[in-house]
Amino acid sequence: MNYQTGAQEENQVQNQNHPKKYLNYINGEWVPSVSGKFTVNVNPANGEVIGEVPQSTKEDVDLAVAAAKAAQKSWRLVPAPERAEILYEVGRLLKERKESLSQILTLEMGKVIAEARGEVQEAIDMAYYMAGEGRRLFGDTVPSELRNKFAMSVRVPVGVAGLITPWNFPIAIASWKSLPALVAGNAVVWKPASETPFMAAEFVKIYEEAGLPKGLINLVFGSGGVVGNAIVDHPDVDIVSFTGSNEVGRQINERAGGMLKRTSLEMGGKNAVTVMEDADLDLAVDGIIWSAFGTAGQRCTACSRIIVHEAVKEELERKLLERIAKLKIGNGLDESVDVGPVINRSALEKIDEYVKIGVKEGATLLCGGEILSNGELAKGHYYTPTLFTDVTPSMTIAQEEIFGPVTSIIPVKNLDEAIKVNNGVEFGLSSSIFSRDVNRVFQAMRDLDTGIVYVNAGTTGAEIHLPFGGTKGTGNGHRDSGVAALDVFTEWKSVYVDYSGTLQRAQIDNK
Ligand code: UN1
Repeated sequence: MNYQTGAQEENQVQNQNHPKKYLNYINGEWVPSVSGKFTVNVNPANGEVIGEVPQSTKEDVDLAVAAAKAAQKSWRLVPAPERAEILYEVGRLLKERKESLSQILTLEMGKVIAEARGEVQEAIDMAYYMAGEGRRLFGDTVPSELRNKFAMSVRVPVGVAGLITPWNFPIAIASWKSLPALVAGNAVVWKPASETPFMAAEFVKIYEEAGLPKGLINLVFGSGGVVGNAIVDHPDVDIVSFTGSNEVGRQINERAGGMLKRTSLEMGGKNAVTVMEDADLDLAVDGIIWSAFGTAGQRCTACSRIIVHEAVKEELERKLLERIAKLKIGNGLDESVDVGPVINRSALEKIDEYVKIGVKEGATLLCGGEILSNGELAKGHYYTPTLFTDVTPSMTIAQEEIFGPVTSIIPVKNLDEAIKVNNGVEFGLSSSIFSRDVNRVFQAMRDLDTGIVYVNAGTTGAEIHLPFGGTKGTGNGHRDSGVAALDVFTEWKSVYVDYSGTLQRAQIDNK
């Protein structure tokens, strides 16, 4: 394969190209699953087998949790700035290997190489940011209401964190969860998506090389039904952080809820870009193309609705069609490609099914709507960038998450209607407004009900030092990344120190 990398890294990448056997990582050792069984991961761009992934069992999870629990006992006593030293090293190693990690990411997940580099950068940023938290992890010192008494709140680790992560951002999302968990003094048991084991193994290798003591990160490959459930159900897993589908998130919440276990759930989106009649239309087109068709639409934050003021609808349609026609589809390792494959055959079929439903429900298909089945591309899973118009807010394609390169234009008459349409879905992750009117922009910032709002930019592109997550069906009130991630991975402990030498009764003796 002809990768465009430096000579030194080219060797590394070519070696990685041979089918390989991934192993679990438990208590600092690379070990096979007790099942001895494997599945394969394949390159979505051409169907080639990349490697074999262990199909782990509950027993593997039990071993991983036991190792994590034991290791956490001493890790919690390591000063946080010292824990952070390891995170700085993780950041450095990620940076050093940025190009080879990006190549692996594209190889097994399919996103175009420029985006893969962006994703690895997100993990680098997160490593340095969370390393900095090792010298903060702020609590409060506040005055006590009584004399000669001191009051403060401190963050303490939760214990063992079970992480269940998706294939669409295999290293960024894993970094959003594992780095804050570790800097805050927790141990980790991680089940990555079976589609992206290569990335997971490389990330764990970096933790290992950075000097993370054994047992603090444990990697268990396998299915959600077996490994995921075993993590969620394990009494010694204290918190579960999950990113994935709404359906699975609900199941996790139900299972964990019965045990009063904390869950942080990051699920779907049905994100919209609103384009007002005073918008810079060319800028809006840039934002829409990038956020609807980047990552082949496989982002939780992807723009899958375009809410447009009727006065500029036709012009926007025309400009979008011109741009879509220029998008190059193909293997993401080719630097000139704009849209890569989707993850697998069943994703391709699901996307196509949604498009058929759209047509059946009366939406107008302006372009796309095809599975590419000619020539080289037929070996991969490619869907043509698809644009619908005259979509009404209640249509299936305007309500359900498609997770592919499909977006729908919904015309509206004014801003109030746009906000109503934006908010009229089950999800609440990201939204965007293009307008040059400051009054409208501020109204939208207030009234769009999503966890992330963009002004004059598309719906994607969250930065790691701000909270990431959403309202309604998107989550359960927690956030990934930013300082908010620490709220997921720590408990608050309020400490009162009475140095008066007498019994002082709060709320009584001082009143
Ligand atoms: C996701 O799709 O789950 O804001 C994560 C963005 C990226 C992260 C997306 N920084 O689109």
